[in-house]
Amino acid sequence: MGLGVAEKIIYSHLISGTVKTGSEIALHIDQTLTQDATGTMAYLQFEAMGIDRVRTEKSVAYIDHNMLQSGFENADDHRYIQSVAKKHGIWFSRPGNGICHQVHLERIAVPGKTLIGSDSHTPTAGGLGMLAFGAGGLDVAVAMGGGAYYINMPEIVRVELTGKLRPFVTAKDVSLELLRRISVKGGVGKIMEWGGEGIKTLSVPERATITNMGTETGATTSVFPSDDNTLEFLKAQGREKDFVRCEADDDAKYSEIITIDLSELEPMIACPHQPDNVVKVSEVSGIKVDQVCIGSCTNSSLSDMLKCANMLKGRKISDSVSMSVSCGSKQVLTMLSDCGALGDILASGARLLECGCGPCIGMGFSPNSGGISLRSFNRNFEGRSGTRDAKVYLVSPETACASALTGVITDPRTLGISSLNVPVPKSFTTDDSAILEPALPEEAKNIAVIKGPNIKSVPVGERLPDTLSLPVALKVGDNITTDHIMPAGSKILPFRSNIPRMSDFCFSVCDPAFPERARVLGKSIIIGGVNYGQGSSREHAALVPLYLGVRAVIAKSFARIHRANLINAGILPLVFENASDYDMINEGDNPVITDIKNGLESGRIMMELNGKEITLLCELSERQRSILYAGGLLNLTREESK
Ligand code: MIC
Ligand code: SF4
Repeated sequence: MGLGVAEKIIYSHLISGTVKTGSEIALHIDQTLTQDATGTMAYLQFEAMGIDRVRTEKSVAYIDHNMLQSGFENADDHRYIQSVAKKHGIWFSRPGNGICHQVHLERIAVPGKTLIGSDSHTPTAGGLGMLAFGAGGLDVAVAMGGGAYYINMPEIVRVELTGKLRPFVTAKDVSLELLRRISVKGGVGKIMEWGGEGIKTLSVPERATITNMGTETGATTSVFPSDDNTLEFLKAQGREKDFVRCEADDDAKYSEIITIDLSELEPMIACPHQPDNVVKVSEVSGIKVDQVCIGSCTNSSLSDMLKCANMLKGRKISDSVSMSVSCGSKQVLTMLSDCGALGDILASGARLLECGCGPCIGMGFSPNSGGISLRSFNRNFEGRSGTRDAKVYLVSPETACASALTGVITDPRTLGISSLNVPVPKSFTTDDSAILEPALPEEAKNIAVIKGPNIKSVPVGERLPDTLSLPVALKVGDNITTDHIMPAGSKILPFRSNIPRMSDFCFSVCDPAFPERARVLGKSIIIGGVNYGQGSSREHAALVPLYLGVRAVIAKSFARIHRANLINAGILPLVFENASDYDMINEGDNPVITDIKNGLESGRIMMELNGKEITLLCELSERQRSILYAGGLLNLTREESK
């Protein structure tokens, strides 16, 4: 039987396990990436493992999230990451060099190989035919040390593209259409493998927009084949030697096929506050816009920027709109500036921000009170922009520019601008001098790792008892994101290396009194709804609750990376067998979870509440059970190395 792209890469990297949907497999990892907001934890954990040098083919530490440096904290973190990287064989991408996913795609990603990154949008590299996963920092630390990456073998869904996009309809609209159809949880437990005649019309940066935003469906990862378009992109980046063809066999089997006819798509828009709240732009056109942002790891490629420049050239944005543009990388910014297109953007009235995540993660450029912000980004969760009552819409760069020009949400096709034909350049301007080489092994021992006072140690879990009799400290609803659990933004991100300080902000979007209540209770549990932990890979959303004494989360269902992070932290992720039991339990209740060891073996655990029994499910692999018994992966690693 033939194989698909994802299966081919999985078989060639399989260390153990059976490639059967749902069973745990261990994969060899060729490359890792970290960014600064999750990187400090990842490297602290890597250091705690006591391994001198990374054992991957290439590991890169990027600085792209915490770039405001409004105090010493971020600068200290950057120095720590730079020094720890140099010592342990990790390449260091300087602040200003660009957003990890964009730079990785341009300069590092290799088709047919595996990558894990401590950022949920790591699947961006799937646009280049790489099998790339977002993971918690500890999983990345383990992979840097040469350890396997464990996942449950996902179902593989084929997304079959036919036809060709019409003018002003873009790869972003394809992502939004998929989200409209399958929702923010439709991809959970699945790999989205893209194929069909239609993919031949999509360049690597366009494909990367799609694999990037596949994360918003909850998918384990998304991947395109490595084909002639991949070769063309790699050649243009001067990396032809990295090209390996990797395409699906004609008789490859998939669990499901979703067909999207590119020729029928229209410009789409995700309305507040979820990326799957998608309608056609024409259905909401005319709404007044206060702010427009172009950039983020979803849409910050050179072609995205050149299309914006073409639309803005010789025109002025509306007086009532404030507009920012952030290029995904130094390469994009340099080329945009060299060809004069940057001047066209600036002349229109837009302002330039540095190459980094910026407004996407609330690091500056927050909207005005109650403001309407149109963004070419991938997430529009409540409060994420830094303005609690802002309303964020997600659109293509083209729709964003059209709306910036008119001051209201505008379908770009209605402006009468001639179609934008911006092919991938034959040759990109390359300069890797901002990716610093690690020290040679013989020099490494003389390198001191620099730790500022904001860098505190990582909290460590406790061995799992057989009974947990704990109060409910918080009950939340469906689709709680990691941005609810552990918000980001310019006021909180500087404390990513300081869990005690971060804990003051835990769940502040839902209930600012939670941290204090949890502290008073000592140990507690949290109740959640469907898709608990959606969104980012930040393990802070597990480590901070751990620090505040949370021992279990009981939800209707969990998002994949967050569930893995809870287990790694030693927090029990339990699921209601009957979703309606969620209604029986409230904040302040005192349930008793009994016979945990046997329950974890059978996958069914009993909880007693006010004389009633509630069944909870917890399907775990043997490895995950050992992690939970030990009180987290760090403890287990220490026990095993004794
Ligand atoms: C995000 O887009 O939410 C982030 C910020 O990039 C996170 C990582 C983090 O929280 O540091 C992600 O996507 O994993
Ligand atoms: Fe950065 Fe935003 Fe991409 Fe996250 S989604 S990596 S914050 S640009």
